[in-house]
Amino acid sequence: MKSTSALLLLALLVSGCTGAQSILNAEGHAAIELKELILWIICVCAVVWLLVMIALVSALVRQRDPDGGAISERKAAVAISGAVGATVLVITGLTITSFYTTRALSEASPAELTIDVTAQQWWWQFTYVDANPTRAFVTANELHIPVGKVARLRLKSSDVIHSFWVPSLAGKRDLIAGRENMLTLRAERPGIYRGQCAEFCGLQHSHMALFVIAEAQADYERWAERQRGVGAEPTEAEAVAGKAVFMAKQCAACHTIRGTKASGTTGPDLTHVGSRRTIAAGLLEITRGSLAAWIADPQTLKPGNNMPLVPLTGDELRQLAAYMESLR
Ligand code: HEC
Ligand SMILES: [Cu+2]
Repeated sequence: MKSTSALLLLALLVSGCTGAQSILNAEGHAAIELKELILWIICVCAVVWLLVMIALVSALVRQRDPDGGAISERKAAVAISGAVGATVLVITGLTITSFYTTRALSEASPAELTIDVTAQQWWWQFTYVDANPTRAFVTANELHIPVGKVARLRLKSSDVIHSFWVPSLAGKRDLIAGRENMLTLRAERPGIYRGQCAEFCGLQHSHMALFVIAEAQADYERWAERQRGVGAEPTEAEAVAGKAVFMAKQCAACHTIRGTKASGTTGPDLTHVGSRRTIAAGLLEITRGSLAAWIADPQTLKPGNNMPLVPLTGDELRQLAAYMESLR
């Protein structure tokens, strides 16, 4: 059984099963350790499988041999105890290796950054914690971290069980309401790493993606500094009108735009929504058009999600999309 799954993994390896979201593209400290562990287990299992096959074939060949086949009881006893001993050794060895690998992963390395991750049906809220509360900020679905630095994630859920999984960076960890789990991320190379909720959490589970953007320290600082700021005051006439529509409609009851009176917390913080790559947890790339499409009918694009269709005129819709896009 073990060797079959090992072979299957090996087949996946050679068939080029890599890409934007793959454990085989390990670029994070934890993912690299885990990949080494699994490759090591695959190799050991492959050798065991090969030895078993050789023993099996030689036994079959022997049986056909009419007189030379019989071996002494003593020889058989030695062979059997040797096989049992080897099995115990291999299993103990693999157990110890995996114990040390997982322990190394969960060891509390000094974190340079703490981020509260709150999973919601069906999006991610990220709160960048700071000793100075005026420097803390909230964003959604897009996590920025400096390359080579340890980010400690405190994982929580506001409803059902979700699971945080960015395969290129680390293993999975569940987010459970009423409980706090911990996961550390350290990206070894800059890049954009896609992640996905990995625990079935309802209708839109498959549209609960996230992106981790690992960037140079200076780029990260620049990004964080901008995120700390309040929502940009719109200048374009259409966006100015959009702001008024946003405040007048139900939008403000569900969304926060820091620096305005919109302070709802049911939906993602929109203070800098225009700076993100996607809308609605990886569903669409952000453009003025896709923002308009989303606001016009969120229930068709992501059925069952917690944003209702708010009736709007065509003008209001265009104005809202312009305002959202201006929030960079
Ligand atoms: C009842 C609460 C509610 C109301 C009212 C509401 N929204 Fe939302 N909104 C949400 C939720 C929840 C999401 C996240 C949906 C998801 O991804 O599953 C969301 C997502 C969004 C997003 C995408 C944000 C992102 O980063 O993915 C935008 C933009 C947005 N809403 C704009 C608006 C505008 C404009 C209005 C007013 C016309 C509005 N919302 C009204 C709850 C609401
Ligand atoms: Cu899920």
